[in-house]
Parts: sequence; structure tokens; C-alpha cells
Amino acid sequence: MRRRALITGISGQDGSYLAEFLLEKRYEVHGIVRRSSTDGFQRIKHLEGEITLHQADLLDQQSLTRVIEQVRPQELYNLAAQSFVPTSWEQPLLTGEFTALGVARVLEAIRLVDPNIRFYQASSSEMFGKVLEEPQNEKTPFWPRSPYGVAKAYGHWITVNYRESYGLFACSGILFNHESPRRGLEFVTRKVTDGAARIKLGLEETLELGNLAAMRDWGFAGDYVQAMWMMLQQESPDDYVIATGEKHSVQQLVELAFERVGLDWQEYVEMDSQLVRPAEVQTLCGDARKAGQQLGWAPQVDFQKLIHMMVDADVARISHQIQVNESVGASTFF
Ligand code: NAP
Ligand code: G4F
Repeated sequence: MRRRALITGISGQDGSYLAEFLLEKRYEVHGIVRRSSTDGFQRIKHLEGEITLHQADLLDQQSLTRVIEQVRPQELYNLAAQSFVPTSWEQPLLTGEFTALGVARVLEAIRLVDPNIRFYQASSSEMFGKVLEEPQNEKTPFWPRSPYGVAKAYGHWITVNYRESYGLFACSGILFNHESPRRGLEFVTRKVTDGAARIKLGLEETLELGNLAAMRDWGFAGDYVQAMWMMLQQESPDDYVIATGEKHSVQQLVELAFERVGLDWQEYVEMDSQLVRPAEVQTLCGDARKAGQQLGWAPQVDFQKLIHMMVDADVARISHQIQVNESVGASTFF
């Protein structure tokens, strides 16, 4: 019998990679999506017919319970969230509803429908915020610096609490930044790789960025979804940091991306003070030794390979779009 997995946030970056990974492992894959008036779900279009989608929302307890009752998964991966840090200052209450209380709603549904379901929570290195030690591991105290980070800290602790209170097989993966050609365009890696490609192809002249000195531990999303699955295959539930252990600045990211398209970044990148955050997470760097030792997990894609992969994908995508536009005589580029 095929194992069944249910993924919230299947239409997001990680959801799409995890769905592919689980299909390769012969899982029956189900996903939760929000109803949309437009034809969305671009990241999972290629999986049509292979996965089953269900409508539900993290805000709606009944809808979550109903889908879990219908699907009866053995494993549930809670990846859905309001995941963009700057938006969490614009919409702090909604971020709390989705990213914090949404976790409790999913856990409640599991507890009531089938407490044997194994649960993965998408926790974040953003919880370490103003870091108290470097590198950060599973024991490093949290000091979140954004409403998003605060909401994720709730999600982490409610996961630990349901494990301790009800004996659920609930794991929290504390994942450091992970990126890919499917990353949302507003996150800094993709903004830079897309921006460099557009400038190279003559569609834009400048790229506006905020804090170039911020440092992150950037890995590849395809590597990180494997760690999620590995956590749920252990004998007992636990929490794990997933990271590369290397950090780079936003400026290094910019240098690498522009170099890949043969341009000098200093001629194109401008500083926009509006993009600087009310409270910044200046540096993050993870210690994933526990995941290495207990799960056997290790990242496969390094920083340079990741950024080259993303730049090349953006150049190819935009070049193709230009050709399509030229062939139909369209004068604007989307
Ligand atoms: P993402 O691309 O922004 O995807 C978020 C997903 O959540 C989307 O499928 C979105 O659906 C869904 N969603 C949002 N609000 C929802 C709601 N109210 N009800 C149901 N679904 C909802 O994020 P990601 O990069 O894949 O990250 C996956 C998870 O890992 C998130 O929880 C994120 O906070 C966490 N995380 C990410 C990173 C990272 O570096 N990528 C690091 C640590 C933790 P729509 O398509 O309808 O918007
Ligand atoms: O790419 P970012 O927006 O990612 P951030 O804030 O680190 O959050 C991401 O990683 C978290 C894990 O630590 C996830 F939990 C979260 O869901 C998300 O996936 O920004 C990275 C850094 C920041 O320090 C920011 O200030 O880049 C700096 N930055 C500089 N200029 C910029 C820009 N960030 C964005 N988005 N846009 C800029 O123009």
C-alpha cells in the first residue's frame, strides 16, 4: 500500500519540491490549497494528475479537520504560512493567525482525527533573530525580531507542547534560508537573480536593494525538503536545525549574480532606505551537526552553485518570454 502524505502550502516553493520528492518515493500525495479567483499554482502545474488538491485554509478549523478526515494521511507536512518577513510588519495580526495559530489548528485537527499522524512543522531560523551565539543550534535561545519570527516561535513551541502533552509524533524543523529558481520574486536571492537577468537582457536599468551587509546561511530548497521527510522516518520525534553552516552577505550574493551575467554590480545596484527593516536580523548561520549525525542529512548544493542555478534559470525564462513576445508582436514584457 502506498503511504499517504498531506502537505499544507503545496503551492509554495518548498511544497512543490516536497511533492516531487514524495512522489519519487511512491507516496500518494495530497495538498491543501486556498481557493483563488485566478489560475494559480504555477509551481505544481507539472504535477497535475499526480497529486490531489483539497481546498482548506489555515484560518478555518473545520476545513482543516474535514480534509484530514478525508485524506487520513500517515504524514502531514505543515508548510503553509505568511512567509515574507516585511509583510509581517504590515499585517502582524494576519501573520499571527496564519503562521502561529494556524499551527495549533492543524495540531488540534490531528489530535481529534488521528493522533498517529506524523507531523512536520516548518520552523525558521528567523526565530534566532538577534542571535545569542554563533552558529545557532537546537539549544540556542530565540530572540525573534519580526512579527513573523514571533509567530514562528509560537508555532515551534506549540509543536513541542503537543508532543509533550499528547505524545504526538510532532517534529519542528528549524530551517535556515533555502532558495531555488522557484523562490518568490520578493525574497532577496530571487530579486537579485531576476534583477541581474533583466538588466542583462535590457529590460531594466537598476536594481534597488536594502541592507547589503545582512548575512544569511543560504541553501538549496531541494536539499532541505529531504530533511523534512527524514525527520518523520525516525523512531522518535525531535527538532533539528537544517543549514549549510556557511554564511554570505547580500553584497556577496549581488557580486556573484552580476558576475554570472558579465556585469559590474556597482553600476546598477542602488540603495533604497525604504527596504531597510524596522528591526533587522543582521546575521544567521546554522549548526546542522545533529541532523548530520542522527538523520544522515547533508546539503549537496553550495552557495555559488545555487546562485548560478538561479541566475541561469532567470536568464532562460526571461529570454524565452522575450522571444514569445517578439513572435506575437507584443510590445510589453510581463
Ligand atoms: P512560500 O513559497 O511563501 O509558500 C507558502 C505557502 O503557504 C503557499 O502555498 C501559500 O499558498 C500557503 N498559504 C499561505 N497562507 C495560507 C493559508 N491561510 N491557508 C492555506 N495556505 C496558505 O514559502 P516557502 O518558502 O515554500 O516556505 C515553506 C514554509 O517554510 C513556510 O512556513 C515558511 O515560513 C517556512 N520557512 C521557509 C524558509 C525559506 O527559506 N524558504 C526557511 C524557514 C522556514 P498561496 O499559494 O495560496 O499563497
Ligand atoms: O530574502 P529575505 O527577504 O529573507 P529573510 O527575511 O531572511 O526570510 C526568509 O528566511 C527565513 C529563514 O531565516 C524564513 F523563515 C522566511 O520565511 C523567509 O523565507 O531577506 C534576507 C536578507 C534580510 O536581511 C534583508 O534585510 O536580505 C536583506 N535584504 C536587503 N535588500 C533584502 C533586500 N531582502 C529583501 N526581501 N528585499 C531586498 O530588497
